[in-house]
Amino acid sequence: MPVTPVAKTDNQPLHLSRVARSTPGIELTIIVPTFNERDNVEPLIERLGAVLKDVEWEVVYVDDDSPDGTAAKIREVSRWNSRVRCVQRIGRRGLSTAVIEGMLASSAPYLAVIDADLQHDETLLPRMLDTLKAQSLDVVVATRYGDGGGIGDWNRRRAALSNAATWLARSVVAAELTDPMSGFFVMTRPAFEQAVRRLSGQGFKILLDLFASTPTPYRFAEVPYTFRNRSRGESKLDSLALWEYLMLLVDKLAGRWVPVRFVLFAAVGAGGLVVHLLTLRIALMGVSFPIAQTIATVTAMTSNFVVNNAFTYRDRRLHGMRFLTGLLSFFAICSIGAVANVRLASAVFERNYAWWISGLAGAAASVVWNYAVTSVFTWRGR
Ligand SMILES: Nc1nc2c(ncn2[C@@H]2O[C@H](COP(=O)(O)OP(=O)(O)O)[C@@H](O)[C@H]2O)c(=O)[nH]1
Ligand SMILES: [Mg+2]
Repeated sequence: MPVTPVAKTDNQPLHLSRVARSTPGIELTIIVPTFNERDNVEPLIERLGAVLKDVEWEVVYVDDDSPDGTAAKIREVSRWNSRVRCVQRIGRRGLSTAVIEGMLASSAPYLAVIDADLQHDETLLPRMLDTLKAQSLDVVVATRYGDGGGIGDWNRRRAALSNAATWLARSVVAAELTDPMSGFFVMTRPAFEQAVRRLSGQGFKILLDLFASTPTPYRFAEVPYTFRNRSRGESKLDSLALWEYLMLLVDKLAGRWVPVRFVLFAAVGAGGLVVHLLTLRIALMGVSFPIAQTIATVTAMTSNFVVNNAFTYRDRRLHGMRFLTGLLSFFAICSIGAVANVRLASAVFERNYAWWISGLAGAAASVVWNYAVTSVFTWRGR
């Protein structure tokens, strides 16, 4: 049977039988993560259809079971437009993992990511794809900060926050990206695949995650654009998003060796030591040592619990009654940790190790115990 090339991803034409090439394959998949974007679905699809004339494209929406019925809206549109698909995730949230799963649900050689809310200038897509192909790049990023770009009328606080986050991103990405926080880019499938198993998936900065995870640096170009204002729906960027961003950075810096949460938990523990000593010093002015030490221990444990609840477990934060039962379980678990700490430290000391080695061994054992057990009992994941 004669064979002809049908799709070119790189220089290798793909040879398939006539049966297999009855309809042309999709060349570009546009991944759109959504949470409560029902009213933006139709306008975006209309705009994509208007600009993507010379390419076989599809759009894969990845919706986290939005209560406003976004998924139903997408399916309604897809009954009339076969370029539209919907991946609906239940009991899950997260922009980065949504994008990753959208990419995995696609077979196209080129992948684009764009927000659902029309803030990204979709008319750039053809140019971004052409640039990617013409220069044999891995990624083309739309940037708000290059010459000719802009951030629309963001308030000063948000602009400053974004600047600070961009600056911090430099700690994990060597590439000279002007806008590593951009959520609008086009990449090749091989570029995605080489990073996919190393991605953190944490938070909402998937581009940064990709650049920080790729084993060989990406060849990339940037295209400036002006961020539009949202006309429908609400921004989901809140303080949780900020926390997730910091978790992504810590994960990229230290995650290869230890879990991010453990790093935070241990840091909070170290802070607790300072609280303990300060409280002890103050309490000693009024009461005897054993009482002062008891007050200091309870104070430090309580403050550690509060800080861990607010930061380390920001995403599983306990409120109301669960805050109280959580506090009690934290006390109980840390008390066992403290006993183990003293026992181990004493045993090491008896074997003639230096006092500080013995002390550190005990402290390390209790922090590992406290972390491991409270993560299961106090801050149970869903
Ligand atoms: N699937 C999914 N999409 C999300 C989630 N959070 C935000 N999005 C989508 O990600 C895009 C960017 O979010 P947005 O709130 O507009 O962020 P902003 O532009 O930085 O204010 C939008 O299309 C949102 O609907 C999420 O948890 N899951
Ligand atoms: Mg937005």
